[in-house]
Amino acid sequence: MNMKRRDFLKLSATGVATIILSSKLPGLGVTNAYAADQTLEVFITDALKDMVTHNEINTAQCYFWIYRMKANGVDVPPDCPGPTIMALKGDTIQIKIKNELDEDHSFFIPGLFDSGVIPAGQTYEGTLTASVSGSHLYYDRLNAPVNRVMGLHGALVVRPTAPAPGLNNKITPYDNPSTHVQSLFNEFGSSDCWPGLAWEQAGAGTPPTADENAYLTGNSYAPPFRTYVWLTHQASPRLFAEVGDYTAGLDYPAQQFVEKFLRSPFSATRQNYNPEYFTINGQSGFFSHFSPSITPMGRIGEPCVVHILNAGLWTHSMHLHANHFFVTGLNGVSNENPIWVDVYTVKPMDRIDYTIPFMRPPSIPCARSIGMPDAPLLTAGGNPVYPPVQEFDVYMPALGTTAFAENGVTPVELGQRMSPLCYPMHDHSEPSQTAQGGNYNCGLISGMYVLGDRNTPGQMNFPMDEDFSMMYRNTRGIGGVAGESGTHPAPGPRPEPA
Ligand SMILES: [Cu+2]
Repeated sequence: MNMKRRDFLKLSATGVATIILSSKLPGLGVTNAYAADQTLEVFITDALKDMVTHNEINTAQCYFWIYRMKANGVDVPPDCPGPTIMALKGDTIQIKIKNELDEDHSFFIPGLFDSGVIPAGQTYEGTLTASVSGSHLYYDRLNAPVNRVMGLHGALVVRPTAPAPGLNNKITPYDNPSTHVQSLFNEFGSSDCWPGLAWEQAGAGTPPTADENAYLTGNSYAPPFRTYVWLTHQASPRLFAEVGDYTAGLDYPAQQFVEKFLRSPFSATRQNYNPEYFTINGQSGFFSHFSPSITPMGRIGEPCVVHILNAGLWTHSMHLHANHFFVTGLNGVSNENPIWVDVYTVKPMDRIDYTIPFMRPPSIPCARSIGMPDAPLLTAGGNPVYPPVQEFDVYMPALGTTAFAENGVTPVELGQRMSPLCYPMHDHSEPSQTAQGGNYNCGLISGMYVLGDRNTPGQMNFPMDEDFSMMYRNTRGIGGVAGESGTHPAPGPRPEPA
């Protein structure tokens, strides 16, 4: 059908763009963002995308149907999924949606918006009001699930403008937070468990002062309402091309699509229809792990919220290493019992919120860290009770501690660097860890980076490698062009221990 219209997607290294509906929305800590406080135009079209590596020698491509957008008349870089839309509750925008493909399509947000059927070549005009807080999936509901899984989907995140009623309540991501979710967010920033910042609270020094070395100081740079979106999807190049080539004006049979996508028989030559690419926000492998808009980065004491949405047909099971997370939102409802877990299942069409406390991972040897005494507790035998002796045998001394100098040899540095520390997030649904069924670690992964401890002065002084530096600056919008790490100066010398 539309193959002649398809175009190559030009991808940004920072990933899916963000459209901010409200001029009132304060700094989100995102670059690659576009304001749409006047108009939002949506084009339903198609595209070819380089998968996994985004480079010229890579021939792994996939055909998609996509929502391309214009915000206040400005082209937003197209991708599959569509741009992430951020709004404050009550925001309203005029939206114009043109169907450039040659069968019926739609734009649908359960409970918020329904364009109805938009015939080929037609344009729909209406009003989108962000009336319900939380995460939402926007998608094409026609010929379900074909049009959605072909790529016509994206995320909308709506944030409350005020806390729920109640004395000293802090703001949460929800209109009607459960008692326990409310008390969790109330605890952030004000308890022995989580000293640091409340979720809604920015660090002193934020908004940006373009301080290239802001990460070296205890009061720098933490945007308020630290929020991430993980929109998961699975792509089958062979099946999606077949849908693209299907008779113009006719819908590809939905049941046949699901059968081929989920239950193609094994093929030794891999000529079947199973998904070959597993993505977060359209990225995978290295590119999702090193995307500042996907991998949460922060210091101990800077809790963040991750909205997970599954637009595909595959069940995922997201597992985070650095911290257990609280499951605070379940499909639009604030969780009555925000359990603290390290893995949680995300089924097709699920909208699950992980709230990551950004506490110091308990496996990290540390002095003076959260929940730890200033000096190690000792057993009767004189060994520290923490870290466990079977793992470390010795208490980890502070940076700058040396040994063996008395023997006339070069002193050995015994100190353990606390930060930055890089942890993985991966999907426990094992096939999703591959690309094209074989390239392990090129699949649905991200991470969580700990950049220091805002509660422990002296723990901020660490050398920042170029990859951390690039992500830090992109996350906070400091200097340079988003994604162009080469424009940043090399990391500075290692500062003296405090
Ligand atoms: Cu693991």
